[in-house]
Amino acid sequence: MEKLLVSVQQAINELRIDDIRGLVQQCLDENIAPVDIIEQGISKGLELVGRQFEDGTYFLADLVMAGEVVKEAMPLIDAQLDPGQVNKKGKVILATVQGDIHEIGKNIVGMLLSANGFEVVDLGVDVSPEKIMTALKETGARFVGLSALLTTMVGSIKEIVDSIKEAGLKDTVKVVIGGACTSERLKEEMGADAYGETAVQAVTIFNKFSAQN
Ligand code: B12
Repeated sequence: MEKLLVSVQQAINELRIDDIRGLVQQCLDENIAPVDIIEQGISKGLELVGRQFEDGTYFLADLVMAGEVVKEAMPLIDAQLDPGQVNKKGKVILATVQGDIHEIGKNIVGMLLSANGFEVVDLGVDVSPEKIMTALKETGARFVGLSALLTTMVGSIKEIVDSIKEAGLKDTVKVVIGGACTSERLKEEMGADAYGETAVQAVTIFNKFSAQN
């Protein structure tokens, strides 16, 4: 099993778009859990790509390609996730923050939340605080999940939290943050309600909030 997951990591790191579907299918055929494929195969592979970008071996075009390689494999995994008790636990507004177009982590979080009984309203990437406020009012959602990977763009998390306070929704709406540049400390600084390091943690956190209401 571990060998196959390492092959998935390598295919992503080496940008082998023609191989990725076959490898992910092999993992599924070997009964490797979709969540393990995501966390130990795909996410680890992208970490390796990120390192190559940092040390100057890879360029922006390679990052774009890595994104495409992952997108190629995701429908296979999505199809395997059990929809659970559909949409019973509440609506989650999900977005990547303004100025940031990274979407892979957000999409994984969305997939796992849907599979665990949440109704996900995915606003996409580069989403302004205004758009989030409009969606909150239109849907009546009580949960917001924000993904942020660019350190320069985290300020908009605070803008969103402040807008929620100004709208008098602070006590009803929970804001959860995640993504490579976020942390428990950032959560405190921005006034968010929780920080999740992984998509699996995102599910645990939203489950907890849903049970409290
Ligand atoms: C692929 C990639 C891209 C692709 C994105 C393709 C796509 N369709 O999404 C493209 C090419 C577009 C890109 C562009 C850029 N990128 Co880029 N990119 C990456 C890379 C290699 C992987 C990101 C990724 O998808 N990771 C895999 C996912 C699964 O991980 P994740 O997002 O962290 O999500 C997991 C958890 O964090 C969590 N999670 C995520 N969201 C949420 C939300 C909630 C609520 C919760 C609870 C949890 C949670 O769950 C997920 C699964 O467990 C990273 C390197 C890295 N190590 O992160 C750099 C990286 C993020 N990029 C970086 C940079 C600098 C850029 C550019 C500025 C480059 C440039 N010079 O133009 C641009 C920015 C464009 C923009 N305006 O956003 C830097 C950011 C540095 C920083 N801290 O600010 C990184 C870290 C690379 C590096 N080491 O320098 N990038």
